[in-house]
Amino acid sequence: MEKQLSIKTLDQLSRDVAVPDYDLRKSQCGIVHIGPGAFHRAHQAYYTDLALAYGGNWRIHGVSMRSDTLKKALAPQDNLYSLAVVDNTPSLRVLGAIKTLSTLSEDRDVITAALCSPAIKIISLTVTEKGYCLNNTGSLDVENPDIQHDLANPDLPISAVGLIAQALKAREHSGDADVTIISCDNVTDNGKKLAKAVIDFAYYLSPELAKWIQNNIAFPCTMVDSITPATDDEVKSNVSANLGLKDDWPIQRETFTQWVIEDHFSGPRPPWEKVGVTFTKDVTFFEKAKLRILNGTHSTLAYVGLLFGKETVYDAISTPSIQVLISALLEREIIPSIETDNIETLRQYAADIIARYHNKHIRHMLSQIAWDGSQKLPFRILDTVRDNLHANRDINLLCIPIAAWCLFVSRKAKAGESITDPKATALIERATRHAFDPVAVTNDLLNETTIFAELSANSLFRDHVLAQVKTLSAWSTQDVDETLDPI
Ligand code: CS2
Repeated sequence: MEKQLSIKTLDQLSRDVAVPDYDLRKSQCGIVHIGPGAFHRAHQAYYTDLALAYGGNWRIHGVSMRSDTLKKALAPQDNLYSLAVVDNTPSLRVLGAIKTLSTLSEDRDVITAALCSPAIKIISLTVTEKGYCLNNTGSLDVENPDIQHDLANPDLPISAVGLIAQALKAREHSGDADVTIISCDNVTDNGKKLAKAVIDFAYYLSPELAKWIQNNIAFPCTMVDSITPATDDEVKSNVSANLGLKDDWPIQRETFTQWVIEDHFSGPRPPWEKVGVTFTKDVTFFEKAKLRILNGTHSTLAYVGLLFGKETVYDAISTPSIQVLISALLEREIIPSIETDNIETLRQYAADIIARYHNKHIRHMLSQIAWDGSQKLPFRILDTVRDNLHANRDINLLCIPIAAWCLFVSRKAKAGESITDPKATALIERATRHAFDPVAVTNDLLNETTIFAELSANSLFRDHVLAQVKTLSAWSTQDVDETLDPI
């Protein structure tokens, strides 16, 4: 049988593969990361792997909230895995930053002990938008079943918010405030939102705990960026072939990677600044630019592209009329929504992002980006709509991704297919009760105030979305490929 990647076999790797530059047998954990999915493994774990070369016990204890698949796959590999950079200049590197992997359902005691351990100085997380359990007024969503469970059973939490609150309660008792909580999700003001969720939750447990957290624990905001499609079988077999050893769960990403962190810590941290991480007083600009320009156009490509039979980001952006749409959306409605004194830099930033979409070595599935639309669209598109309405700017093109999302939900419901979204049941039900008529379904979906909030009652917004639904419904796949000027 082919030999597998592990600490023991590291010396048998192909020569051009980079390996950890620190002692894997000695260095200990200083970080607990909740949600060690592909993005974390390609991004924060990569930076931490590089920073470990400067010393310090900064390895990561990864905590999966539900699934034990990653833990099982990486156990025979001593949690080592490869990062394949897939671009014009490909490269391969084995990362060792993750020392331990645990799953909440199997290892609760180990996880609780780690979160409360004085050795752990950073608790970070990538739990996606829905993991923050906030409602559309920005407060903890006490209707959320996981939050209800955790408030009733604060010693047996099943949500990330409940888990962090439990750890901070123990730290309040032991007087150990030497820890920073870092959100790494694509959420506006991610640190502030996480703090709000945890402090609201803590308040239900005890107002003193809420106050202690507020006064002692830092929740810096961050901007994270690197396109990291899910690992498929092709990636697995290519990586294993290039490695010379079997790797059961490598990850892939593009060359570009960026991490900007608000310089606000309540304890020590790895020397991330030595390995390309930017520390700044205020990440608002970086965060807004990235969420609106990259994630906003990504979601537009996903819903418009899927509507017209495209599979990947590359397929969609290579379609002339879709490319025209994206450029116009950026230039007319997204870029003007971001305050800057250097518009040319922002335009260049957007052009660089479009160039990244043209990476033909990466198959980034639109269906993956289309997940969780109810959670993503508010940060990616609706906040921009709000700012434009407020400033009397156009919202016409911004209504295209919203219209395309309504048609996506409607078509999925008609085909009897499910969608990956925490609100899937309610959305499919809204589509079904109007017999999938695009205009009627859209009108009903726009009533979903948990997504659209006050925009549900905004007739200008509604009229634009409905008009775009009619336009999109009239297009054919051939139009998009050949003749259409969508704007
Ligand atoms: C994507 C992001 O899946 C998605 O919704 O838009 O994950 C995107 O690839 C990253 O934010 C890039 O940094």
